[in-house]
Amino acid sequence: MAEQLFNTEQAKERVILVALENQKNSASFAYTIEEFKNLAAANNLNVVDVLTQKYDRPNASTYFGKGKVTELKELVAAREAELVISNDDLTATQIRNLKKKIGGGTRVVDRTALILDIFASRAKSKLAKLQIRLAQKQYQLPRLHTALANELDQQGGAGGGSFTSRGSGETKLELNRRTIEDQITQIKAELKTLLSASTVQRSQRDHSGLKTVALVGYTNAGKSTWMNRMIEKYSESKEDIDDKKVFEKDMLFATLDATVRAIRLPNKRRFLLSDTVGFVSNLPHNLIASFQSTLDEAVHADLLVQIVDVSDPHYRDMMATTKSTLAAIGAEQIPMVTVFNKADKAGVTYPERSGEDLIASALDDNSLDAFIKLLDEKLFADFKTVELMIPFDQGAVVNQILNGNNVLEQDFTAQGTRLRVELPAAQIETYQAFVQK
Ligand SMILES: Nc1nc2c(ncn2[C@@H]2O[C@H](COP(=O)(O)OP(=O)(O)OP(=O)(O)O)[C@@H](O)[C@H]2O)c(=O)[nH]1
Ligand SMILES: [Mg+2]
Repeated sequence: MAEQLFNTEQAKERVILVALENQKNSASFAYTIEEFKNLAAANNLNVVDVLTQKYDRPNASTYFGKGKVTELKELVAAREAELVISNDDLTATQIRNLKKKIGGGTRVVDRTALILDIFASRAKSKLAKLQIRLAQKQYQLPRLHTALANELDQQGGAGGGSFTSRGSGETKLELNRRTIEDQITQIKAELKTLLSASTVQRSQRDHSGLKTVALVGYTNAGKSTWMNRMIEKYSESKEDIDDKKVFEKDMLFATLDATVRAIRLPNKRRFLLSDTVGFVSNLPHNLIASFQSTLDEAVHADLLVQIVDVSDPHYRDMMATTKSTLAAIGAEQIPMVTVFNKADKAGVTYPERSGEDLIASALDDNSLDAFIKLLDEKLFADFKTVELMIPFDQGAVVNQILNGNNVLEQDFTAQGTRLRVELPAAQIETYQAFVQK
């Protein structure tokens, strides 16, 4: 095959990961390292070694303590590493000092830069590209006088490059605080213009009365796959199903946009389903802030469906990550059910309900049936079927009800429009005057 003519392994940059084990991450340190390795792999890096130290707080000038820095220098030479990435954020001082101590032109970056880089290489839509550029600039600002800041800046407007793809050929911009602050202001203005359109869309939806369900969870858990299964089978509009589907792939951060689709269940009940960006532990604050509009789909949902890859040995840590990320974006109060996904790979029985949760596989039809049953129960628990008689001079009320509710029957009688409709308890109160006993 053509791809095998080149050994891409050789072209990958050789990287050493460094991390501190402290009281906070000690219990799940194996997961921390595993996740760190996965992030590096997602950025097409070749992890040649991992060096750790038990240390509660990073050394202010060199991250590791003195002896460990010497050890790192020797390891870099022995492994011919071109890049060192730290698990914690580094200050400009730490980057500069570490580079000097390691020597040999080895570059030093941190985990946040790594994540920003992955996002930059995955971003496809204009919104995602702008959001990631904003996060990059904000990250760059306090680290102005490091080589990294210059490298990041060379990515320019496209947002497609990365600190690992050297020599992009673009001219280096003169970097100063003012330049970056101006760039941030400009990106924010562009974002505002772009978002005003989508915010209008959301407020229209908010008034449509339809419930919204958001798929959330750790990256690569299978959210987009569930989204596509639902679209294939229950999309409200049956046209151009393939265009409605979202990108699903076995890689971290395949999804960087929010997608919302109208779903219609076999019992005619309708709701909106959204798919959005996946989580990873300690998502950089800048990134969360920049992606707020994308994450808002989850923040404004009536129900969250947490998708968990139960076949991953670290799935409990991943659930904890989802929990803390939801708290960080302000979505921790929203009712949530959990789908323990990829059960087909985990050697457990499925589909199986366990209270409000579901053990399932997105690849299995019976699981899809159990999935919609769960959503149906959770979303429409307080719904009742009522019969309303609305006089002809109250056309606005009829339109209000037709918009977004599940109307089972509609006919016109001498007294007015008769509707048999499913309504939530609160709305039945509103239309009490029209309810037929
Ligand atoms: N075996 C198995 N594979 C699954 C299942 N669900 C999803 N996958 C696979 O898992 C990989 C990731 O799926 P996605 O749906 O892209 O995951 P995601 O949660 O949207 O990931 P991000 O968008 O990156 O956060 C894909 O290769 C899917 O085919 C499942 O139930 N069983
Ligand atoms: Mg996805």
